[in-house]
Amino acid sequence: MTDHPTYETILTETPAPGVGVVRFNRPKALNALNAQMTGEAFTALEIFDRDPSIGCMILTGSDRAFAAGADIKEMHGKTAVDMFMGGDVTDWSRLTKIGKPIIAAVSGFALGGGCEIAMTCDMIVASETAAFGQPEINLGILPGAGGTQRMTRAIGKTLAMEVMLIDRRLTAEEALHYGLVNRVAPVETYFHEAVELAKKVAERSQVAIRLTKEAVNKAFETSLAEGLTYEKRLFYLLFGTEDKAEGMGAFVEKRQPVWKNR
Ligand code: DAK
Repeated sequence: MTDHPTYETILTETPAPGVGVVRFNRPKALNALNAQMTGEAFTALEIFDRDPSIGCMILTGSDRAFAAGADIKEMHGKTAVDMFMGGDVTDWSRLTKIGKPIIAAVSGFALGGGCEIAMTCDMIVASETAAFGQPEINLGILPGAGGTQRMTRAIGKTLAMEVMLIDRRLTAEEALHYGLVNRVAPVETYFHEAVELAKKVAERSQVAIRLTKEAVNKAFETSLAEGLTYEKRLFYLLFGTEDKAEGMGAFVEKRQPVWKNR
């Protein structure tokens, strides 16, 4: 059982075995991402990440808004030096250090930092009402939490330019078509779909799952040759695990594997 501190701006739950949910909960501000809420969300994800009973996390918001971006009212008074010197407002790199897979369950607005957080997750399940956008240009800034890089890699340069230069929002169907999201479901069922997907991740060998996430992410950081070398090293490493012996043994013996996550 995961032991969380008391949170004020997020909710946590474990709706199914192995699945930990972190929900943004500032409904009046359409889940605008202030320092407190991102800090609490990252802390909750880190706690789930350390919990051996959790195999996959879901990051979500409300049906109306996953998150309408970073909190503009909070950023309004910040200087370049404030942002450069970091602190809670800028420390979003914590999300990239989570080892277990995270699924973003997105409905309604996923704008600015909201879209960037969803794209930093490993998979995205969207509701039919989801709208993905990077409207920072309207504020005289640009996407500063990975949007120019992750969106461009996901949907290609020309459409990414349109999204960022003129605030072109992508519907859920467009996001699916261009490969930004894994699947789209009605607003009534998208969260359930995300839980079902998370259960499939959580019931597998967590050692192999974790290293697979690491290897896929490496593809964004390195050349093909270096990535292939990295992949091979993780592949050989898995041949030293009890789960590899169990997985292959179970196949040969025609039974279901029982993972030890070792
Ligand atoms: N920040 C603060 N409050 C927000 C907000 C936001 N991003 N979005 C909505 N709200 C608040 C509104 O101010 C309003 O509050 P009250 O005025 O009632 O107190 C309430 O939510 C409801 O919003 P609306 O009345 O505007 O509702 P509508 O349905 O009419 O419009 C909307 C919904 C989502 C289209 C609209 O609210 C909107 O355009 N919101 C702003 C969207 C936006 O521009 N997002 C990008 C923000 S910039 C970084 C990390 C992150 C970032 C950068 C760097 N580092 C780690 C370096 C990210 C930057 C951004 O995301």
